[in-house]
Amino acid sequence: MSMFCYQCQETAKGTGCEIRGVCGKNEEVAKLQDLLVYVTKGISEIVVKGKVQVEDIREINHQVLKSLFITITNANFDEDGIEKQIKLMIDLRDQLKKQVQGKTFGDAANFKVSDRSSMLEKASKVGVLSTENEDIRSLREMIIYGIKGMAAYTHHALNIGKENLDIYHFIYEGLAATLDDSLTADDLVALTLKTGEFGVKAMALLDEANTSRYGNPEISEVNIGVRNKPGILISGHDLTDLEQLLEQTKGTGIDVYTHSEMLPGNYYPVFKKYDNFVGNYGGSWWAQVTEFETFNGPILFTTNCIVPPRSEEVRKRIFTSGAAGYPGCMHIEADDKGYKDFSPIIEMAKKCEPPVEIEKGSIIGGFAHNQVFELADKVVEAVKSGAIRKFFVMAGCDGRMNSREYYTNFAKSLPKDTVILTAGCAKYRYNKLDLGDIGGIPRILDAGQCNDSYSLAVIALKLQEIFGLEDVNDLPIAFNIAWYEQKAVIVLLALLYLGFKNIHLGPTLPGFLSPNVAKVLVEKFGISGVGQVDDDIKLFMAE
Ligand code: SF4
Ligand code: SF3
Repeated sequence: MSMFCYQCQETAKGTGCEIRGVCGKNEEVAKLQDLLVYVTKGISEIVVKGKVQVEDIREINHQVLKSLFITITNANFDEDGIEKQIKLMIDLRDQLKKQVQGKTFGDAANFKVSDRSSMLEKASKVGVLSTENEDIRSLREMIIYGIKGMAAYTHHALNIGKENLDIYHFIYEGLAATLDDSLTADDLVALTLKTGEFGVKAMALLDEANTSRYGNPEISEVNIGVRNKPGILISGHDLTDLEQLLEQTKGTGIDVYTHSEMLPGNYYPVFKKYDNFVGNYGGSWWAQVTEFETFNGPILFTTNCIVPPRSEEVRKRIFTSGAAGYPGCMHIEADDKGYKDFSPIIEMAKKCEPPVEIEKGSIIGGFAHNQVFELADKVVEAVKSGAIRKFFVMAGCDGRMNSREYYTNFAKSLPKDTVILTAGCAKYRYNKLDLGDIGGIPRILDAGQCNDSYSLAVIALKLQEIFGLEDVNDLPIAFNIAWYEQKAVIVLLALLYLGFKNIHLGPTLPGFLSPNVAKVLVEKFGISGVGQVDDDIKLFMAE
């Protein structure tokens, strides 16, 4: 076995990628990512044992977020960039260690590597399988994946200038715990729930950051056709990159289109003032293999999900920023004030053909908590009158597997008196269907990006309050969540922490759940998988 990774839903055979990632990650990238995670664990051990105050190590806090984000599925495939980040983290680790006197630390806080080959050798000994007991391994990894998702959301908030030091504190506590052999499975189950608690804080922080800077998302009709000018396509989740790109393209004659998880950028009032902001191009992340060919212009990846481009022509048009990276693609770094110079992208766009139209029309979104609260009277009335019988939270991720057709068929087959609440790229499986409305309330309410699943939880908790229910699970809300990468893991853990039960997770249960850990999730939280659409709908409607 040359590598081992089972962090995402598409992991080989549902158990683990061992030769090459289904995502395209090669052995070297996989190992370097393992080592990068390992050094963040070492730093965490020093912070926890050395009782270091997180407010005193700002640079380390920020680099830990970035390092974890780099290791999220489809974010970064760039060996050289990851090697550079490992070296930086080892330097920061060693400086930190010097400040802590009289403590001894384990290998993660002490190991040394000199070059790429020593890094790869070290990585082979510290990856996922270095934990022998499969239940402890399963719990440790679930915590790490949740923390990766949390780090991604915290990193976005940080780019807007918002931080919550408690989150850093927890990240160190959680990562250090994954090195601690004295912890039992019960201790780690408790820590998994605590990860969910901090996931809620991270999503709340990002929600606050986004809405305070860009306004509350509002109901918006987003154009999915094209204009006849050259365009730049912006993908991923980072709204500060969208903001800077729109500012820098203003008046240049270059249009800007969102892609995949950047679609909700169209829902924020602040971005509507740019007349070169045209709308959204294409579907969810995996469709990029054909859509980037027809887009014709440059593409900026601000985060995941990158699919390795299949032609040199497309690769030349891809740029990355932040935690994203791909070998041979230009990476645009922020300066020390956070400014990113996107002029190479704009210059390239000027020489490109306009995008080819692949669809026409528009889609509607922007139903985050503030907007839904404005409609609260209407929604409550519809529930009371029986016009809305049930809400289905179908947030999460999309993926390549054909089995995800399940979600399209599920949405199509739902009774007409039900409403879908969604967030994340999972929406692309059904957001272009015409499901109509219930008394003016569209049957698909898209809150935004995957982190905006927080909005859906806030909406549910508000409804619980309005209806005076003791238990949020007494609401007519069912959860049929699609997962793919580690941000979905933190969303799930956050929902569990908030008390939501009987969540269905698909299209398959995570490969990183050992049979015993899966059993705990089933018994304690009623987690289950998905089956056949018709059977599932009957089950959900009866629940
Ligand atoms: Fe495999 Fe997913 Fe890991 Fe990629 S991220 S190597 S597809 S488990
Ligand atoms: Fe999608 Fe990659 Fe997860 Fe943010 S873009 S939800 S998969």
